[in-house]
Amino acid sequence: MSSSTKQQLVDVLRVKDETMHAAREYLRGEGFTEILPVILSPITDPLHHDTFDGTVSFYGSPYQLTKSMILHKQIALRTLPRIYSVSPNVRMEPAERASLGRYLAEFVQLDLEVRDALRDEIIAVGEGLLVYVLTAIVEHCSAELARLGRELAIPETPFERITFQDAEERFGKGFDDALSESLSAPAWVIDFPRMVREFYDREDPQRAGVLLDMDLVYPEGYGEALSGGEREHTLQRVVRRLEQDAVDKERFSQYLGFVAEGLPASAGFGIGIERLTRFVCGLENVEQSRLFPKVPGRIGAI
Ligand code: ASN
Repeated sequence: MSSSTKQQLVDVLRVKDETMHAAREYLRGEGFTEILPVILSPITDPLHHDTFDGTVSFYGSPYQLTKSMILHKQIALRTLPRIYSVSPNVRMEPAERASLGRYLAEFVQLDLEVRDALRDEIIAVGEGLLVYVLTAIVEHCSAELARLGRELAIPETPFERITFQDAEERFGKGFDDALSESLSAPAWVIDFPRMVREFYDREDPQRAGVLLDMDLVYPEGYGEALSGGEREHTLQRVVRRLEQDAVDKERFSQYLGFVAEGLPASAGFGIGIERLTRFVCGLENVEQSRLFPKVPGRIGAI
């Protein structure tokens, strides 16, 4: 490794350390409790896009490596009202996604959930968290940012909001990159159509087919930062959504047991730490944001 590449890695890892420190400080101040991540479970996020399952034999029973902690977050809210986890996720994306520069097959998301929250409250948490983290980095990592050649602007709140429909009209289908390149500050995409998202994002009771969810998109072409939304939590609605998505209900029988007993209403999101580090440091691709990166399809990394 050349000395400039090594210096870049040192700077990136310092910035990421500051990111995690500031994020935890912010969330503690907002009344959140950190829970430890779940790595193995018979149930995990089914995800709407194609990934290969990471299945392992747990004493002879098929368990999944966590794709996101969404289902466990909902169940955890029966115990605590505001939670987050620094959650390792394994999503074996198709190998051709590697060239996009923003996918890792193993990554970490800071995944949070709030009991009885509505989307607006959770959007405010997302904005507060990002502004707090960026401010801390500008304050504590100025030498690292200077060496990385990165000038960071602290975005003004509230961030712009664009509906999925508007984004598609302005930038075409699969608008993520074009939208991100057009932005000079982070912006929310809200109101995704039911068909493009997972069963747990809540459908607006007033507008059939429209979800009360959101993505945050970074500016300058860095793409998606986080996704989340309000959640379905009643048995009748959860079962209907599983059926509409043709998800095998048997696979989720343990989850459905908790839903039948009663899950609280909630909203939350997960923000990818490597993508955040890539954006903050202005890196070419997400692979440069961590040690031991697992790039989709590339075998050999430890
Ligand atoms: N963590 C996301 C959420 O809370 C879900 C995901 O990563 N697919 O909505």
